[in-house]
Amino acid sequence: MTAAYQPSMLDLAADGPSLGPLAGLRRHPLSRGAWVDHLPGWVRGSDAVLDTLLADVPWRAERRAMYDAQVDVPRLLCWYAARRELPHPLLTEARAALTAHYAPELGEPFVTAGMCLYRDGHDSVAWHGDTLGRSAHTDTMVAIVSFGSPRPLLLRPRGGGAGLRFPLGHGDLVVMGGSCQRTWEHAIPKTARPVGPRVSVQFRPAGVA
Ligand SMILES: O=C(O)CCC(=O)C(=O)O
Repeated sequence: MTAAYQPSMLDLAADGPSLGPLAGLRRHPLSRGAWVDHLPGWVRGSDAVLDTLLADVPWRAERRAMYDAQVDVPRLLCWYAARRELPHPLLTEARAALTAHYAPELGEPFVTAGMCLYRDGHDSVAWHGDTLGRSAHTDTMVAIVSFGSPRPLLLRPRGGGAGLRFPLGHGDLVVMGGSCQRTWEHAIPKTARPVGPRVSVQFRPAGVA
C-alpha cells in the first residue's frame, strides 16, 4: 500500500478511537420511500482506524467485464463475510451500535462489511444501487462509515430527477435506507483535486450486496 496519507491535526484522540452518540443522526427523506441518515464525525480519533485499515486489510484489485473487454475496477476491495473478524475493534463496536440503533426499523442485524479503498482522486465508483441481493426487491439499509480524505457521495433518483450530495469526511456515517438501493443510485465521482486515500466501510444485513 503506497498511497500517501496525512494524519489529521483535528482528530487527535488520547484514549484511542471511539464512537459518538447516534442521537445526532439527521434523516433526509427522498422520493419513493427512500431516505438517507447522515452523521458527520461519528467516529472520534479515526486516524488510528484508518492507519489499521490501510496497513492490515488484504486489499485486492478486481477486474470486470465492460462490453467485450475486461477493465480494472478503479478502487481496491475486501469483503468481510458475517463471521469474519473485522480488522479493527472499533468496527465491531460500530456494527453493534448500528444494529442496536436501527433494530426497531430494520428488524435484523448488520452482519457483513464491504470495504473499498479509494487510493486517490482517480479511484471512484460509478452510478449504481446495491441490488445484487434482497435489496433488489425489499427495503433494507446500507450503513457506510468513511475514513480518510473527504469525498462526496452523490445520489440521484433512478429514471431522472434532482439529485443530492453528501460530503463524506473522516469518521462520518451515512445510512441509505428504505427503497434507496432500488429507487435511487449512488456514486463516488473521480476528482482532479489532489486527495489522499479514503476507506469506505459498508455494513449490510445478510443477503444484501
Ligand atoms: O465509497 C462508498 O462509500 C460507496 C461504496 C459503494 O457504493 C459500494 O461499494 O457499493
